[in-house]
Amino acid sequence: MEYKNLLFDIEDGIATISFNRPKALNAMNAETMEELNSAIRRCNDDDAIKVVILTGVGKAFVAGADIVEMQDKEPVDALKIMERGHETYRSIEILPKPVIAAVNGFALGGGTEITLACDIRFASDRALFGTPEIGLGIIPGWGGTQRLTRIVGMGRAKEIVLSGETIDPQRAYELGLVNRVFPAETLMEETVKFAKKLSRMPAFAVKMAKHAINFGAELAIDHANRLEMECCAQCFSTHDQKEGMKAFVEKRKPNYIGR
Ligand code: DAK
Repeated sequence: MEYKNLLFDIEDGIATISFNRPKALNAMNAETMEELNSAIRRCNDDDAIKVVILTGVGKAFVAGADIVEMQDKEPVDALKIMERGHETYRSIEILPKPVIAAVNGFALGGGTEITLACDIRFASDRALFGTPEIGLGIIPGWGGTQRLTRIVGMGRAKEIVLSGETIDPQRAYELGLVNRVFPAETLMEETVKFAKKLSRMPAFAVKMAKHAINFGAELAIDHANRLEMECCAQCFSTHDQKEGMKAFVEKRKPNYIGR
């Protein structure tokens, strides 16, 4: 698929997807959603891609759903938009590879919701988060009420969603909404450095770790622990587990092949 509103770059096993509609602050319209959906599928299918970074061109990450496009929708069409958004964001969340949000600027509404579907959130000191939907007469429609609650807790999620207040990077860090904050000038450099570290990890173990965390989080503890055991046991079927442990015993660096 040709992308009109995204940049897609692959280097050293790291795919960087950049939202690229800077005149509209990368607002998420239906076309961009289709492109994002396709780009995530491409990341899933290409074994050469080990880690994915999402970021934005210009002063925004994504300034929310496209309000111009959304304003006159009837419920039936609004539901379709929500379903496609949920499908796409969920595909980010369960992609069997790490996804890092490098939040360079405004990440409001649907923009914050994308970051919530990512595994790790790094923010520039110019980033701004929040769910301003309430002030538009709606509520978050792409997982915001659910993922935000799971990440920051119910009390804080209610404070954020009901007030629509924006959240600066320091506050986002205190809330556990972002993992790390960097000066704007070094955000991408630091994100790529971290992505490279993850890209060198044994891919199957990375996949199993993400799977156990994602799918265990909603289970009762005995089921969750069982899931973890089974995921860990499966790692013993890989070359990389044998190689990793052999390398440790032989006091050398492991040579992983991703299988
Ligand atoms: N949609 C469309 N255009 C947007 C936009 C958005 N979300 N955000 C910015 N723009 C456009 C502006 O209209 C302006 O366009 P022109 O006037 O130049 O044509 C251009 O981007 C530059 O914006 P500003 O001139 O406003 O730039 P400033 O630096 O002064 O202000 C800002 C930046 C981010 C504070 C401001 O643009 C702003 O407040 N933007 C809206 C932020 C927002 O409310 N985001 C949440 C959107 S609601 C659902 C599915 C999903 C959702 C809900 C339901 N269903 C299907 C039911 C999710 C909803 C949302 O995300």
